[in-house]
Amino acid sequence: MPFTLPPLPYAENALEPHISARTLSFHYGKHHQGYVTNLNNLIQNTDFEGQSLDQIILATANSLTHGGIFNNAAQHWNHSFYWDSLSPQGGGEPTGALSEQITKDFGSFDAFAQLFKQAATGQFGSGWAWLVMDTDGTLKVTKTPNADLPLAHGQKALLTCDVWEHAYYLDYQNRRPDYVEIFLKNLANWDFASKNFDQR
Ligand code: MN3
Repeated sequence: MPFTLPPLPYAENALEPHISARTLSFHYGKHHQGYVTNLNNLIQNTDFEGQSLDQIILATANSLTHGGIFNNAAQHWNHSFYWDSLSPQGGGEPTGALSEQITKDFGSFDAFAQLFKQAATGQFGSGWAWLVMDTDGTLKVTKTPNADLPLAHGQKALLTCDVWEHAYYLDYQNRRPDYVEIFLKNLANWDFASKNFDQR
């Protein structure tokens, strides 16, 4: 099988009390695994077999005939990126070059955080909130519905928050704003975002 579930970068209970082991167990072991399994089944004996995940995503984005492949490939990409966007030692603010760029493009970290909260809570239904580097090199906060992702728009993802209900419902029920607040305060992995920024 070409695609496999990447190892979680921490134990399933490492994000408690902010995200429970029960949530991570379902989210990683059932939801993410489901996207990987579906993707492998859908690309079997097609031209996509043997292509990289990024190649498959770019080839199927906006496709009328390969929507299922795009959705499962993109969700595999998104979730792999989301696990790294979380850290037991997360939260706070970035430092160094990323911190300077955030101040330059948003005015302040607090202004960025407000935009990120608005994007994450304002995404109607399922989707993702992102910090991205846009095609012109500036940082932007975006939101994408369902499986859609920055890669399909020529943008480089730096950090993401999954706002599908399965990401928070067991712990926060309908209180998505509380989950997003905790994501920024306690979980956001700025070392990972900085690493992505430095690779620009
Ligand atoms: Mn999810």
